[in-house]
Amino acid sequence: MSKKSEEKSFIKGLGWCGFGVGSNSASVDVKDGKVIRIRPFHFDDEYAPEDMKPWKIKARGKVFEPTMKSLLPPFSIAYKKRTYSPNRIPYPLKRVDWDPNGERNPQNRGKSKFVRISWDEATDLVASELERVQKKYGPLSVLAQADGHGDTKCIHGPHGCQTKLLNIMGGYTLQARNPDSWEGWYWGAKHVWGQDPVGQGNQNNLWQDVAKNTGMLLYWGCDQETNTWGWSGQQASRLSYWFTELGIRSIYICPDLNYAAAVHADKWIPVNPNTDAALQFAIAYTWIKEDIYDKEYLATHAHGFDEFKKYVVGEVDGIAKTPEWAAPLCGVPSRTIKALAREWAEVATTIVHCNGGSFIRSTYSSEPGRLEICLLGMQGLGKPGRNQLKMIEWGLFGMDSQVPHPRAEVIPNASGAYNGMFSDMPQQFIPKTLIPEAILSDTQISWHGTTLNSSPREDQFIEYKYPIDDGGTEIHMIWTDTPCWTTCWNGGNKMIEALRSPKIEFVLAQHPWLENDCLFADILLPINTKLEEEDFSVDQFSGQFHQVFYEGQCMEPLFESKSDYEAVCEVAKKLGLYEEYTKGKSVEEMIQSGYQVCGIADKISYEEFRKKQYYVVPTAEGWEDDPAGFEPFCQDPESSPLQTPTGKLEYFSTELAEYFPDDEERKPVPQWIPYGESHSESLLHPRSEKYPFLIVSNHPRWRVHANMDDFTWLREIETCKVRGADGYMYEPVWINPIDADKLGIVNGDIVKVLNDRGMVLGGAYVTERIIPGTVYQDHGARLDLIVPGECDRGGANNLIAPGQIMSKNCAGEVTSGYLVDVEKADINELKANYPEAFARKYHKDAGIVIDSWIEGGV
Ligand SMILES: Nc1nc2c(c(=O)[nH]1)N[C@H]1C(S)=C(S)[C@@H](COP(=O)(O)OP(=O)(O)OC[C@H]3O[C@@H](n4cnc5c(=O)[nH]c(N)nc54)[C@H](O)[C@@H]3O)O[C@H]1N2
Ligand SMILES: Nc1nc2c(c(=O)[nH]1)N[C@H]1C(S)=C(S)[C@@H](COP(=O)(O)OP(=O)(O)OC[C@H]3O[C@@H](n4cnc5c(=O)[nH]c(N)nc54)[C@H](O)[C@@H]3O)O[C@H]1N2
Ligand SMILES: [Mo]
Repeated sequence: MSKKSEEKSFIKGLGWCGFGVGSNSASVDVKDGKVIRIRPFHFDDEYAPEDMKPWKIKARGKVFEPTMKSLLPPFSIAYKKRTYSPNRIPYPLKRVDWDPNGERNPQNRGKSKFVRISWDEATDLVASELERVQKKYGPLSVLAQADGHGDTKCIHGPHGCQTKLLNIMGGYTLQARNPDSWEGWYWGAKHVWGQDPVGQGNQNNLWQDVAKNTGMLLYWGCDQETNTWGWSGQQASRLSYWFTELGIRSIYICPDLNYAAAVHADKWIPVNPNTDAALQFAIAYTWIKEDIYDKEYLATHAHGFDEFKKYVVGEVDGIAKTPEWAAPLCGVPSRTIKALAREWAEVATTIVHCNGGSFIRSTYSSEPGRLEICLLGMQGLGKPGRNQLKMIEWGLFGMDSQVPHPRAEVIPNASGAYNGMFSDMPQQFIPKTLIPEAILSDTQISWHGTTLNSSPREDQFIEYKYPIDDGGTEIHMIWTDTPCWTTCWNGGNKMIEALRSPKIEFVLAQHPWLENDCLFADILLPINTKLEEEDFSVDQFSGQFHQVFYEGQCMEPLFESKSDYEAVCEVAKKLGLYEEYTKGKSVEEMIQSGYQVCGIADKISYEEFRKKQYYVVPTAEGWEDDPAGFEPFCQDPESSPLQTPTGKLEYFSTELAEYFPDDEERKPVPQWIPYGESHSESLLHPRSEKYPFLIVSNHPRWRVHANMDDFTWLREIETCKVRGADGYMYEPVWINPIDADKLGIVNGDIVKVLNDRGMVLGGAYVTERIIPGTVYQDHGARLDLIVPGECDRGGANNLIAPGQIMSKNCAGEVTSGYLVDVEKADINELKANYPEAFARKYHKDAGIVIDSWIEGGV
């Protein structure tokens, strides 16, 4: 008689920051070995609310406090669709025409199919290739792409497991992750207000400060209804409603009426993409001209304000940065600029961001990044209600914010690394933004800074090279566990060229899903999702409670998949390095170490932790009295100086003047730079005659970057995918009716988005939620290549983003706010020209499926 099926429930910290940090707690219900549902978790299941000491913010007669259940984003609730995705790599695969003993056919990467092999064969091949390449060229010839967001796994990955093995084997070359989220803050704002190690401002106790003191919130390139879904859950949504209830005005400055603006905005001020600097200068000009800025504050808190003022009023270049000057550049009428400037000077104003919006990742982003700090300083940064508030990553990296409201009693610190936070930097590295150039170049390349966001400001002045002078070597093998470069970074088509270079003899990818850069691999190892593994994780971002979880294994791994860690273990075995790699530790022992290092060992015994499966960190006493944001600096800049060389807000950067005196693209004083030596991506540049639109490429509302583009439940939503006349689900391209009319485009049409770097297709979403002259398509769509390196059906617009770094001395990415043209596509013509690509099998909802890539199908 069969056993009666029983439901079991597990706790998982679901989120996408990776490395076991940043998750939101979920209950996972399992029946007969299958995950049947994922639902919010109730904090008070095992703990009495009194023990958790929930925080409470009281302001203007109202109260804000955490809910007793987790505020899961839709991605978490739907996550079983990712585990059971039809695109899972089922077993190890080898590219059909890659023969390590004969022809390697690098030119066919992205074109040729794969064939099934066993784990034994795959790991034999990997081990012998590793040994061969290292022997022939030296250990540094292996590039590890080991950063990236992803499943919040801790012990099992999701990234970097291979680096430990490569270290044992003598070293490797690291793909150093550029500051991505924070380019403009990192390369710009840091030179005004210090703020090491990460990009943005001090967040301590700001929720309370805003609730009590702020009159106006400027959501400047901020969509907290979308961007918190990837990281923190729904707390920001509640908070935004509460701020409105308190009578605080909410102004949204962005080219698109984004999802938060649509529900929270008292006013939407549309701005042309990446022209914020013009608007910012005009605000500064209005304040100076009308004498409505905080001169007393600047006298004691600023360095070099006079130099800045000279530039603003036109004493340097003869151009006064008036609202009338700015209006045609940024698209905001001069009267609106003046009204905004005056209101800002009158009421306590805080600027709100998630991470800054995509103008912080565009050409010359250092300028709007640092201008924002200049503006905040002119109205007394750190005075009550005047700060910069973040809506995500609350408590990230032990910034003194921990959580903006309650200071946690203990700071969980999961074991494992975070991208951009390497503790043992290898000898040779290449900034992620420069990988294609490094591979394609025949000569040594150089840049400034390690580009890791954990590096201090001074590191930006150091010159680095690839290959290094002393014992350097070019890379000849790539081992990636983050195969989405092409749809996530700058100049993806150039990366495709690099991936097909004959210099690269072997590409190894380990990944759960067959997509994006996996198509360019020679060997693919199948990886599982966190529901299939036993692990440990920490929630630091939800803005509810800090939590530590023991995560039970919900189900058996699907097909032949293994975790990232186990996959590397299999390779280590073949190399005879298994014991050394695992240090003889079992997963159980590693979970125990995680418990030990995360700071809860004196709060709860290991046995109890395992029994309850989670620990909620109680809110610390006295958090309400902690100073808010820049309050200490504001009150006494001498005893609480900034981390800049002068300890003050540097309107004139002393170090940029010293180290880069000739850099026209990042001068000591912020500038308006529409185009320059490095870039021509501006409507003011003649190139715009051919490519008359600016494209905005936000973080995807219905994905987290490259993750989850095949969630069938979400793809039904009209802003998630547009079903074309051919039945294919295209990535939406928002276009204003005025532009659509001119181009003869109607809602639902298949359109081409193109420039001199290539073309991607999309589905027209005709809407007034985007300004004329600008089109918007989210980033991270799955590649569905028509011609590798040229055109793509999936809508992965990073393929046509500029390949160059942000500016001469800033090795950041440019992934939004660049020139494109838009045309209505003739699908019959495309089908006739590219029969193979258009004949690929696709799931009616989940998009392109892997059957088309595996010889004989799955
Ligand atoms: N156009 C445009 N581009 C941008 C930006 C933008 O604003 N606009 N923003 C930039 C920013 S801020 C960021 S952070 C980056 C994000 O870029 P990434 O961090 O590179 O992107 P992700 O898709 O989150 O994750 C990387 C890869 O890890 C995989 N992965 C997930 N879980 C696991 C796992 O457990 N094991 C393995 N082996 N792999 C796993 C994912 O499927 C994906 O292929 O994009 C940048 N690119
Ligand atoms: N759903 C979801 N959530 C995520 C992520 C995800 O991929 N998906 N990624 C996570 C990561 S790694 C990060 S770094 C954060 C990113 O957080 P952010 O940097 O805040 O997010 P973005 O989507 O780049 O941009 C936010 C808003 O900026 C506006 N904007 C775009 N261009 C411009 C411009 O030129 N000027 C102005 N003023 N506004 C502009 C748009 O309205 C857009 O909605 O989100 C995190 N959360
Ligand atoms: Mo990011």
